[in-house]
Amino acid sequence: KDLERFVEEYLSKPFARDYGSPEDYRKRKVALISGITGQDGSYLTELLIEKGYEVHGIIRRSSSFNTGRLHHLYADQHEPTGPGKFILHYGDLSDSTNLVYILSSVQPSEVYNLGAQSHVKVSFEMAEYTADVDGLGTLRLLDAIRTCGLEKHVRFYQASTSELYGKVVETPQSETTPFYPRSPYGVAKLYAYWITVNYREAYGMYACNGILFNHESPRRGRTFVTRKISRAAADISLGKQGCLYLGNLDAQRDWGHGGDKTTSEGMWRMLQQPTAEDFVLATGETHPVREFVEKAFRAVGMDIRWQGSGVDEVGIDSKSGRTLIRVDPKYFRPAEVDLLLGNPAKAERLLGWKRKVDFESLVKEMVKADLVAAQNPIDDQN
Ligand code: NDP
Ligand code: GDR
Repeated sequence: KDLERFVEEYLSKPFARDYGSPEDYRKRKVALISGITGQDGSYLTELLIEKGYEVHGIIRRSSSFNTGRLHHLYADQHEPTGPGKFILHYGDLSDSTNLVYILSSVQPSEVYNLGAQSHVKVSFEMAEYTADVDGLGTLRLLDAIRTCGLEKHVRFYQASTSELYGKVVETPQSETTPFYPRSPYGVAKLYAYWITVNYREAYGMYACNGILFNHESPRRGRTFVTRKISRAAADISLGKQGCLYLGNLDAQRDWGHGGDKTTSEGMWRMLQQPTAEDFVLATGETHPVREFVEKAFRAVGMDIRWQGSGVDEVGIDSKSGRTLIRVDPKYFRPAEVDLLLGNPAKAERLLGWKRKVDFESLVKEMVKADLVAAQNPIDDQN
């Protein structure tokens, strides 16, 4: 009855789409993704299209091309062969009116809020902007859902992060571990986490936090440490780069695979539960940055030997004696997250979710992809 009344009212709104019947409306599989051009957005789009969703994405206006990760999925809507299932809308998490307009016209059944200024180091330089987009942007999206009267008809996923744990209070970190963020990014995401919980409790929204530990892939942004290392290993082995400069080599991360479908499948499963809850997705393994370096260079046949300490530490190729890794303090953070190690037991139990760990294969896959890209710059979209 409620649904019928809702649909009747809804269809009288200016931007409403015609779903034919309340039943069609209830069964619609329409996803809206903020951050669709990012690493996770592109993999999630692939997964949802495979699952039969009509996928809409919010894309920022940029003077340079920012859809490289989506090229293989996109077909011109004007072409008769276009899939018609993947539609981009210009928008920004800082623009409330725009978000209301998009929500109102798309009427999604699921919203995935992946959009963010996601670089931790950059957040120290752009703290206010990061708070605005990552913190208030989440509030704007939740409020846009309410403004459109969709709060009982949309399932909302918030891209929360292991950066919420920050300073080590306990390991492994789980849904019950207290938060202690260590960066403007972490603090902004803390607001986003709690406003998601608050809207769930206050308005009965199906809204949940996926607390995801680091996940990497060949589509990882080039300034995150794993991709920076995999690209450098490829370029150095091909003689295209001399030396790799890094910051803190001792930081430890629970690095999973972001592109083998397990991560996006986990996000999707969180929205298919009978009630909304928050979940950690992690591998349960942790590795230091220096181990990532060693494995990446081994993948191109180089054996790294470490010498010195602190800012004077260097990584030397044991065969040639060449210095390939140096420390540059400009990559240190004003406050660091030393150790992340997640406990995914709840997701394993309730979502039947398991991330494939195999750290070594992940490193190898990233280096291999960067070797191919380095030799085919024209295809080097990611
Ligand atoms: P990326 O940095 O690859 O992608 C971020 C996306 O957000 C891009 O599409 C970017 O657009 C978009 N974006 C940035 N600013 C805005 C804005 N003002 N309005 C709208 N969109 C914006 O991140 P990931 O794909 O790696 O991560 C996805 C989400 O998950 C992020 O929220 C991140 O904080 C979070 N997260 C990521 C983890 C990881 O290990 N990858 C772990 C835990 C959480 P553009 O392409 O134009 O820059
Ligand atoms: P992180 O990822 O901060 O964990 O955030 P990043 O790859 O940037 O750093 C991981 C660790 O490596 C150390 N590090 C360096 N980092 C970068 N970027 N560049 C370097 O040269 C370098 N040298 C050492 C860092 O100090 C850090 O300890 C990522 C993002 O995707 C977030 O959006 C997400 O929320 C978290 O993962 C979970």
